[in-house]
Amino acid sequence: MKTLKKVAAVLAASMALNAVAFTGAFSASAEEDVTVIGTASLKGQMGTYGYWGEDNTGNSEDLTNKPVQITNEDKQYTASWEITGDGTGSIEFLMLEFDTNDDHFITKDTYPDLAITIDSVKVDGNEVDYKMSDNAVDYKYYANDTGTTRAYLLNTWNASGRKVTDISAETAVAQSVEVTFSVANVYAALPYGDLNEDGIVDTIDLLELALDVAQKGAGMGSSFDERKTKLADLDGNDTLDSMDIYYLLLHIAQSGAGITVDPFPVTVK
Ligand SMILES: [Ca+2]
Ligand SMILES: [Ca+2]
Repeated sequence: MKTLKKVAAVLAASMALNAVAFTGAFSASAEEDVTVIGTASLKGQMGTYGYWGEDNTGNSEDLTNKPVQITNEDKQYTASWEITGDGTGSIEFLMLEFDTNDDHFITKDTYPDLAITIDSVKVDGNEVDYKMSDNAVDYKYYANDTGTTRAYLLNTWNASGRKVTDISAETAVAQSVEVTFSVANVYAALPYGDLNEDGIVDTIDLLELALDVAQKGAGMGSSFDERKTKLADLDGNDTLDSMDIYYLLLHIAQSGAGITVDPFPVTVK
């Protein structure tokens, strides 16, 4: 009976908040099929050679960039560029940048567990001394209303507020640079709290959760499938109970009040 009383109290509170809606939920669902999420390209400046992305006016003509298409699989790729002309005795700035063509920017805001590892670097076909440093990747780089992930190999320009010198600035390049890297955990953030997955976390979701918890409290089983249970398990303890109702209610109240809410599942101290 105690649980039911709690549920009743929460329900009463939820009715008072009925006008409150939250539209910040990420509506994309986890993909099972292989889809292309964007591209990864080498960008930077080495001597007179420069490449800054497709159709950029700063691109030099004696350079051919070979970006790779990135999918949502865990996979290894190689991006490269080839140069013609005299070559260069130095590299000023070099990164691997992950771009998308749509609003699902390749960042940790879209893919919370995204992991990029640069495995090896070849110059003119020969592997060079390379060790990826801990701060080499900026998983949330935003500029001009666009978000990307940048894996820096050489960044002495303080981009992203960090310096990276994982390859030597004195690296001479006559023909090509190839970077082999691995991408893992490309799955979208689950729309936690949005139980009916309509893109909004509101009291309808709260009601569904409260009813399910009440049903279980009354000795009946849960009516939620595995995904719904996961979306509702806001403290991540694999059980749906009044704590999850509390967190969902708090979330709705906070977003209604314009307070930034912590992402789910919450960390229970
Ligand atoms: Ca909803
Ligand atoms: Ca729970």
